[in-house]
Amino acid sequence: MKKVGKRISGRSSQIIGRKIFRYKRVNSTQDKAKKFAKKGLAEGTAIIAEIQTQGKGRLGRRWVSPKGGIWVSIILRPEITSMETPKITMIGGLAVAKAIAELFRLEAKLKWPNDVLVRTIPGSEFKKVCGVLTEALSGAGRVNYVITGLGINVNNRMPPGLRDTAVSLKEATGSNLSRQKLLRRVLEKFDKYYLDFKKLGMGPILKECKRISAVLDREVKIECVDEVIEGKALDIDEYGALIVETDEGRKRVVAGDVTILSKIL
Ligand code: BT5
Repeated sequence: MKKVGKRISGRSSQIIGRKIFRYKRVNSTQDKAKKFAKKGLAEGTAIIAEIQTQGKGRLGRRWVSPKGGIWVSIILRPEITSMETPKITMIGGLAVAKAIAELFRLEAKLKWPNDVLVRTIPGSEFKKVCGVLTEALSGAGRVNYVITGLGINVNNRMPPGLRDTAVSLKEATGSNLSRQKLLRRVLEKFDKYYLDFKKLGMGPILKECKRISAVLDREVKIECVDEVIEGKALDIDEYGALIVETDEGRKRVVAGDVTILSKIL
């Protein structure tokens, strides 16, 4: 095992990224993190890889993870039930969106439930720059551990099949960027929001997520596992569920793939 327990998150982090394991190449940082979590490694431990050969998205999808991006998984041990894991996805997404907006002066939006979007120039289309994957092991009603994976396209180029919907920060800004600086800022933000969540609950985080949401007030189509829902996205509740006004009344959606039918302004 190649271990570099070098701290790179700066002194300001209390939990997230206080210990970091770096790898050149792994199947998936999620799987490494799960193994470490089972062995009892501390909350906040981060696993980072230069390349993932089997990067994972939700529902067994592939996550393209060549050299140049940030592929990181974080071990968390929050006192929540498995129903509450979307809260952790929101915290991760918000941390990435804020870090990107602050460092690169790009407008970053959250596309429910797990995407961060940016656009190159005002008026152009928002595209996916980051995906968040939260996986949990639960027992006796409580979550034993949560692994939150952040995949951020930084200096990598998007493959042709993804260019219509996805973008890297290098493509969005036109320059090569410091992954180290971005990672540090993301971990610091994650730390801040995670501590806020422990102290204050979802209130302030939810407010901020809603403020930069790409889906609220839009007409959306949501492909869920067993149905397709169309309507206007009205709200996100404190469990991270999307409330949609449909022809058959209001629906509460906990997970799915959203297509935004009206343009994001
Ligand atoms: C996600 O899934 O967006 C969650 C991605 C999480 C990746 C991180 S990297 C560190 C950690 N280790 C892992 O193995 N995973 C996590 P989902 O919403 O299901 O989106 C997956 C879809 O996004 C794919 O089916 C593609 O259409 C698209 N996609 C694949 N690679 C992409 C990329 N690099 N950038 C943008 N879109 C991508």
